[in-house]
Amino acid sequence: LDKIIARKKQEIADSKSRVLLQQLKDSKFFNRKKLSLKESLHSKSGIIAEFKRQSPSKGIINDKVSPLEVASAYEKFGASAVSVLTDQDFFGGSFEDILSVRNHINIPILRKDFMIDEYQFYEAKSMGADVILLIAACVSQNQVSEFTELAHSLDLEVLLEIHTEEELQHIDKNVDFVGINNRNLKDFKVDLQHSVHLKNQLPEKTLSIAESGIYSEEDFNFLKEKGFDGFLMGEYFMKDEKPGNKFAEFIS
Ligand code: IGP
Repeated sequence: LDKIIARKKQEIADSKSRVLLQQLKDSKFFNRKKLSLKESLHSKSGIIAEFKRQSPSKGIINDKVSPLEVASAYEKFGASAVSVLTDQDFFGGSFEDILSVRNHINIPILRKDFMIDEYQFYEAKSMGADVILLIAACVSQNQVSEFTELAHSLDLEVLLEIHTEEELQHIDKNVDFVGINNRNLKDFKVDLQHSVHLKNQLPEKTLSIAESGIYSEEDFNFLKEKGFDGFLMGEYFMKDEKPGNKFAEFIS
């Protein structure tokens, strides 16, 4: 994670020198009204289905399919939202991945990246995202509230990801959803019981999302029974030749 953040800082500095804030503000999606995940979470499957080509823990997962074909299928078969990784160096994603689907789907898009600088929020808006991810392990408590305020001022919803008991302190009352990562970002171990334990300590009425490592119907049903409102799933679908079909099969 430290390595990713160090690299990310460099990437942001590069982007800032190439693309001025004003150019982001002038982009065609900047004043677009968001599609709300709060609204689609309970009206659809509750699944936030992810487009992910590769990851540091798994290497290449699928580099044969396009974001558009996958996102369209996710939408067609009932995903509440699509999550798209935009980190290039570690996840093989790009801004283009979101831009290429934005005009073609009508469900919320989560920009999945490591958000550590205000500039990235303007980027997210300019590429047509509706929701952004904040990772408690990457930001201070103060940043959680500042970034949440900024996101809301740009009409973006905020998913705050936590993984440890200490990170419960990072929860700001204004975040829209709290995601509990079943996977430890340091050693990549998945522990669903640990997530349920954390979920039980969330403030009342928090919308909760179970993230990562959901690899079977059993996992999904278990987490659903424990009261999670949403489920972020990537690899299980993406490792199939046709992620959209895998999603359709899972949902039925
Ligand atoms: C999806 P999985 O195990 O279903 O592919 O996980 C998603 O939760 C995962 O990609 C993720 C992630 C992150 C990636 C969760 N939090 C933070 C990068 C950064």
